[in-house]
Amino acid sequence: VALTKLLRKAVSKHQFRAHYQSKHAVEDGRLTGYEALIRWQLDDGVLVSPAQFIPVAEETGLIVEIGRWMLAEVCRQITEWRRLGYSFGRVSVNISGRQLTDPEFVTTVAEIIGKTGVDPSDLELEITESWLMVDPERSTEILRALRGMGFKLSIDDFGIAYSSMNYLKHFPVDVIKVDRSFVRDILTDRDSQAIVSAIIAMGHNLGREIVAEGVETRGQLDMLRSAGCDEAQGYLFSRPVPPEDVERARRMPL
Ligand code: G
Ligand code: G
Ligand code: MN
Ligand code: NA
Repeated sequence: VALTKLLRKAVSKHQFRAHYQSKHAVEDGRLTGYEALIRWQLDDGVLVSPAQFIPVAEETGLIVEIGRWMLAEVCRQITEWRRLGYSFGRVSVNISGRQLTDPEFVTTVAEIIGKTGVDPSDLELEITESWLMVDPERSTEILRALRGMGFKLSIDDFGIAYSSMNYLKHFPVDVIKVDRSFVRDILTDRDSQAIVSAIIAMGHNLGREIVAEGVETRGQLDMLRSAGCDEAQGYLFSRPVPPEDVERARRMPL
């Protein structure tokens, strides 16, 4: 309850920031883009983890406003990075299912794009598999509308929500992000390794790109390479960092 009150004020008090975690080609490690991750800093400097406040924001509906802020902030940042001549690939933003089912969502997104002049194909919207599966028919419609606007789309945390293969075929997404629980165990657990290999093979057959999340070791990366995974993200390359750190790195051409 206390958290909800603080959260209500946080948008107007400018307490949110976007941090960015790099994504890389598995083949040669080159930068392919970033995932934007929200951060909330209280007045006293304390950081509240999104793992704590996103669920509360979803329950209270505050995620609609917070998500709108986040998307606008990332678009602002992309415009600035373009102006400065940095190359940064595609930037992905997490969209909660609660935002997606907001009837105003598509309009809101169109407005932000119109105001900032960002090319939608510079952005990727990440939606968790579990949200897509709540109402797959409706999800498919919304995804189709967003994709029609030019956004790249990905299924986040894939593998833990038991989508049927049939839905995977119909969800109009470009990218599948393998949940980091499988990547964590990929060297020690045969089942995890089998699941990751199967997701990669199936995803490629359906024309999707595969991104592995939570890659922490060279060994995991090597295993993913031999399984044919396209991209990887994780502490092996970088933690999520503030935009200043991205800029330091991007002054060098890709
Ligand atoms: O670093 P990490 O602690 O950033 O994120 C924890 C969780 O919060 C992850 O599940 C992540 O997807 C989610 N998350 C981070 N940023 C956002 C955001 O901007 N919107 C939504 N809906 N979820 C986010
Ligand atoms: O749910 P989503 O995939 O959007 O979550 C991203 C979350 O994963 C963030 O909390 C981010 O900080 C975290 N994360 C990113 N890379 C790694 C990693 O290599 N290891 C672990 N344990 N967490 C990671
Ligand atoms: Mn994500
Ligand atoms: Na994820």
